[in-house]
Amino acid sequence: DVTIKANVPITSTILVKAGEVYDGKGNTIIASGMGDGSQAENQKPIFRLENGATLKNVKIGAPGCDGVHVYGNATLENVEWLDVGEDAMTLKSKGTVTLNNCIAKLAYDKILQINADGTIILNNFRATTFGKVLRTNGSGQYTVTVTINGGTFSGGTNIVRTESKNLKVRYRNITTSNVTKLWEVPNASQVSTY
Ligand code: DGU
Ligand code: CA
Ligand code: CA
Ligand code: CA
Repeated sequence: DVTIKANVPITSTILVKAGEVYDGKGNTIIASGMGDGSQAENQKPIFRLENGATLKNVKIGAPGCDGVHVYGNATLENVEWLDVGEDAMTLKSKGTVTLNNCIAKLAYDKILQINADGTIILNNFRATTFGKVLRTNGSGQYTVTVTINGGTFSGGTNIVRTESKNLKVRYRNITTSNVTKLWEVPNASQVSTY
């Protein structure tokens, strides 16, 4: 591959419109003036994905700000967060989000923030250093199905933490190391292998 990889500076959110594809071609997005990547709320997202959007082949550099906001269905493929900011991805409205071969590093707290009902499919997700890989918002009783098909999770507190009794996790073929408690859920019956 002779493609030259570059840093792409941005000063405002990149909008990926409904049904469109953003192919980052392996480049690294570097935000400025959009947040410092700390735990402060109300930082700007790096990307805003509308319903049916696809985001692929992109690295999100520091500061990670508020990551990727998803409104509805979306596919993220080969997306790498080099240093997750406040969080890496937020489901903002009901939808199915599929993450294929994505990597998230250095998340002080949350990687995937779920603020709506939905279906989250992780195929070969790799996370290193995190609080929670997936967290539903507060005490919200969101109806969520999480499928984790392959992946490695190392150095964190939980893969899933939820207060929702309406969330189900199915998983297979995962490798974990130094994760304190894989599933922090109201009832162990919400978690199964498949
Ligand atoms: O506990 O801070 O963290 O979308 C409440 C949370 C919530 C959101 C959420 C998010 O209000 O800010 O980042
Ligand atoms: Ca937050
Ligand atoms: Ca970080
Ligand atoms: Ca956030």
